[in-house]
Amino acid sequence: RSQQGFTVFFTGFSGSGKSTIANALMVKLMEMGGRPVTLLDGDIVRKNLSSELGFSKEHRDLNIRRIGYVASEITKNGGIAICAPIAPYATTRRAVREDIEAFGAFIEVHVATPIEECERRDRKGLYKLAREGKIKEFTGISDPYDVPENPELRIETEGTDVDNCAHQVILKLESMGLI
Ligand code: GGZ
Repeated sequence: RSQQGFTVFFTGFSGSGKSTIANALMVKLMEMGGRPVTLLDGDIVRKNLSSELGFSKEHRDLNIRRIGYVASEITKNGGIAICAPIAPYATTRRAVREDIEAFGAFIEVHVATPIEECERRDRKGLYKLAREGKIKEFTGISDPYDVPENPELRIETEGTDVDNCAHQVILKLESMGLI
């Protein structure tokens, strides 16, 4: 049944490449035509849907549950949702998976860029601020990240370009009979 809705849920550190890969995946899926594709990117959701939230466990969980709810509605209606938050807690990712699997498929993609590499790149200068203690509860520095144990796909980004990373997701979706 190729008309089933599904959610691709990226998880990984800040600066791991989630947003970039998610955007490239969105373009590829849109080019294929057919179902509408909705991107729920971490910082866009934070601006529009979760602007009052911070980064405590409680607030992160609330943020992820909101993303999961929107993705489940899209999935229910036969669409494609692409989510790209950090989503550091395994139990919360599990809860979102269960919500979505009631309506369609859930594909967890771990963008497995090591924290050392994210910090070395430090595209937005946030790791420096976290090291200086100017940003508290920073994932991977002063806050936890539960490494996904059984994701549908794990992407090692080092030495792999964005197009190749997005293509790995496409191949997984094809092998699952979703596209
Ligand atoms: C982690 C933080 C923090 C803290 C601000 N910890 O690279 P970015 O900037 O654009 O991605 C990060 C984003 C994380 O928001 P999420 O909604 O994805 O997080 S969660 O899933 O845990 O709810 C980073 C920025 O916000 N940022 N403070 N303390 N990332």
